[in-house]
Amino acid sequence: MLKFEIHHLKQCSSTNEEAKKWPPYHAVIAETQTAGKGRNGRKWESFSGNLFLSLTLPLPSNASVYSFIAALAVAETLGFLSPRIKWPNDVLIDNKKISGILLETTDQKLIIGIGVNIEKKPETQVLYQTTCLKDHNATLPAEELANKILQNLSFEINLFEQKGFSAIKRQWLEYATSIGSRIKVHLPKETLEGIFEGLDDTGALILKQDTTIKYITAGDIFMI
Ligand code: BT5
Repeated sequence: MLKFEIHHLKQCSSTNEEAKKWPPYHAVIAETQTAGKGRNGRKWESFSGNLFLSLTLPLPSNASVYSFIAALAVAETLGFLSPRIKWPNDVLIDNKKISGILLETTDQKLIIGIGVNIEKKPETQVLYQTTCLKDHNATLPAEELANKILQNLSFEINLFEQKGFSAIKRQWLEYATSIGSRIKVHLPKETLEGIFEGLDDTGALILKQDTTIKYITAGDIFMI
């Protein structure tokens, strides 16, 4: 099993930025973030009492697989609340976003940032409905949650190294939302519509349109 050396901070701009200062197999937990980051320059609302965790790994050749591994680790940790995963890596409870994951790379490292709403969720979000553990009468100290996520993550990384992406994909699909449904995919320059058929062997979303099949590697999906 992998072991991470954990660093605790009261406050920082973003635990991903702090993690960049450490070599692989370190993890940073902060009580609050002043500039929490989402994907594509979006903001992650960071309330004190929630979990902000970032960890470092040696840069793998297939970094995108790790976003599936991280989502799986979070979903397993929150298993008692019947979580679902929205492609590629949002974790939802009752169809509301409780966790977001941000992968970043440097020359030599992969940084995986994980936010989980424990005590408080943003109330005014346009893109998604949101939730927190407290709304489900399930508060857990951030530290305990972080340890469980790191344990599950470590287990799934080992599995991936031994059995490949198919072992991750099989489990990820058990948590996935919207498979077989009509979805919209927001891409930087266009929005596509089609049926979410599943994942290919690299984790790309398979979108079936009337006459074509598209393979999408990054984007935001919405149920129609
Ligand atoms: C994500 O981006 O979901 C990745 C979030 C990663 C946050 C962690 S916290 C620890 C580490 N340090 C960081 O600075 N970041 C990581 P994305 O898929 O782009 O979703 C962002 C969108 O989610 C926003 O535009 C809002 O609509 C919504 N959102 C913002 N804050 C939220 C929250 N606390 N809970 C649920 N949804 C939120």
